[in-house]
Amino acid sequence: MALELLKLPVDMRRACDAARARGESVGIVPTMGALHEGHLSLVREAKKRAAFVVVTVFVNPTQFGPSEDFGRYPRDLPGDMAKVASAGATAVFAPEASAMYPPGEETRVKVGSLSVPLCGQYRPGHFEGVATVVAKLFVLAGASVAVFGRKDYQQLAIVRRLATDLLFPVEVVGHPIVREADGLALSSRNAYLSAEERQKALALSKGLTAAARLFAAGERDATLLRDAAFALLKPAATSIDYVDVADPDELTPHGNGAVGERTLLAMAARIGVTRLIDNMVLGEEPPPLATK
Ligand code: PAJ
Repeated sequence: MALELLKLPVDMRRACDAARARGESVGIVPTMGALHEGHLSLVREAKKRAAFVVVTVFVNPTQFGPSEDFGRYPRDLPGDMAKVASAGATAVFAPEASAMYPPGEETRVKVGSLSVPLCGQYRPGHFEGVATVVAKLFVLAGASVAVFGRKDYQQLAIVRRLATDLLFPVEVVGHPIVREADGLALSSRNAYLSAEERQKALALSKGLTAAARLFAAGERDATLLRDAAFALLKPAATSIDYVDVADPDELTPHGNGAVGERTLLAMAARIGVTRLIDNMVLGEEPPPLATK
């Protein structure tokens, strides 16, 4: 079946209503486009769980800070359409900003404590913008399942909380991070990296792997785990926003004490001018690179 392109919110709602009327379950995969294999794995996951899968492609202005990359964020709708069609999507929703944010709009979804640590410290208002657009997309789609990547671990936690708090009847599924063979987590922002920066960017996944090795050997000291990742990241990064060891559910950073049997190690750093993030849950997931 041909992939349907939906531009208006009203068309999105109608297409999803029609699918449900035919007895099809609706799945949604929200994205900002410039799609890569990481996004496509979310689409395939959604397709396993729903008959009608809509991929949203919308570079959401309200989640970008004034000095961030909204203007130059990569955009390629025709390329994205071809990719999601081959991954099994039924429809793409690619609205204009003026349709998602009508003239005079002034309503935001306020996010609680989950938005305070980690990226929340460095991107004020970011998660409020994410939560607002995700809530709008959930309302339009009435989806029974929504798939998000663990690449944006904090975002996933916030979306789960949002779905529970706002009573959206949607199951939020978290999908593992898809990586290049050398460990680099796929990201639309990797397109900004020069060849030299691309090499330096491996420091993020190498840092996770180093900490994972320590953890596997029995280390539970938060400072030592953090330091192991930091030491690899430091020489490669232009600047480091954070390397934190945190509770995997509440996201509150561990101080300097001992961590539990499941602990989130998350980082954000600039390689050149490009801000990259990466994370893993120690004790729950395999490290990005096979350990010796
Ligand atoms: P975007 O950065 O385009 O990511 C869309 C989805 O793809 C997110 O759920 C993200 O976690 C997932 N993703 C990105 N890279 C991945 C990888 N390497 N492996 C697995 N999943 C990956 O996140 C956003 O857009 C926006 O904030 C959005 C939720 C669409 C709201 O505007």
